[in-house]
Amino acid sequence: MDKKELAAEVARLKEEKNAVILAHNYQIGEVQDVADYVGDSFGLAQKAAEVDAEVIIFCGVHFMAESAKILAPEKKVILPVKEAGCPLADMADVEAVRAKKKEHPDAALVAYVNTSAAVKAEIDVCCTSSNAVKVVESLPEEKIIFLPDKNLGQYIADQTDKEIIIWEGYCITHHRVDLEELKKAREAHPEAPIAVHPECQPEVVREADYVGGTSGILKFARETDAQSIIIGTEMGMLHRLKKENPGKTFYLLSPRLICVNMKKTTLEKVAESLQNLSPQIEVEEEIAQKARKSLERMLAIK
Ligand code: CIZ
Repeated sequence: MDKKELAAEVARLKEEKNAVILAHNYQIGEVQDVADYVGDSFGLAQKAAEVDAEVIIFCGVHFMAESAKILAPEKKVILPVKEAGCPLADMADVEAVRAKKKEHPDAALVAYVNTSAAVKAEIDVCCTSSNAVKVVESLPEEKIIFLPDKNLGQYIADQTDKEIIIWEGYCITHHRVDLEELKKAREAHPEAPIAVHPECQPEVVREADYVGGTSGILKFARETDAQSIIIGTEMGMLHRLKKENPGKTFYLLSPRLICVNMKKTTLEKVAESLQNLSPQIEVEEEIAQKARKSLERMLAIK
């Protein structure tokens, strides 16, 4: 089957199985193009809860599909590639989180959504890259343990007077980008503002013109008068940015901004997972209940 036939087969199977396809902004173009919704992990988890379908094909990585299952427990949530994980999420486990909590009993625990359901069950509230500062500011505690991304943690610490105890994790994709690359990109395209993800290293973040998660970067690209923009986040974003802004030019800040886990999902895998309705994501009920509270508490913060 060629790609066009495969996309048609995906559309047919979707109908037959009463499924919707949700794809993360970092997925490959051909997967984004067959999706019903493309967005960030939190937007997609909200969509999962809202949509009227029995089956969710979640094209992203494991923790994202888990969040979707937690917010939409009655639906079948399928992650087309079981091995699509998140090394950042794996950098915080339950034992270490409990130990940190014991060390700082007066601190609130805030976790980036890039964590397992089991870790979400241990914390006070979740956040995304776009609402992290707001979530921290909304808490009564003056001391915050932030996990698992140290770069996002430092970004928060730079924006708040609260004491932030920063976990030692990082996104292996965004952490690779260095200041030299940023300087070179600026020299090559002096007219283009630089928009980066807060998972990049602090020296990169501090030199950027805009800092935000994928939904923030999409908004910035849409609203800026600049006709060319340098993008400092995973390369999958270029597909959507170009599609939604046909008149603008986008440059990737570094060729190393590629997440191998996000690239595991192909159109063939999407078709296969729809056909077999597997691999399914399950979250143990007790963990799901506690993790749901952390996600819902974030949602309630205006
Ligand atoms: O939460 C997400 O979707 C991630 C991993 C990045 C972002 O900023 O959207």
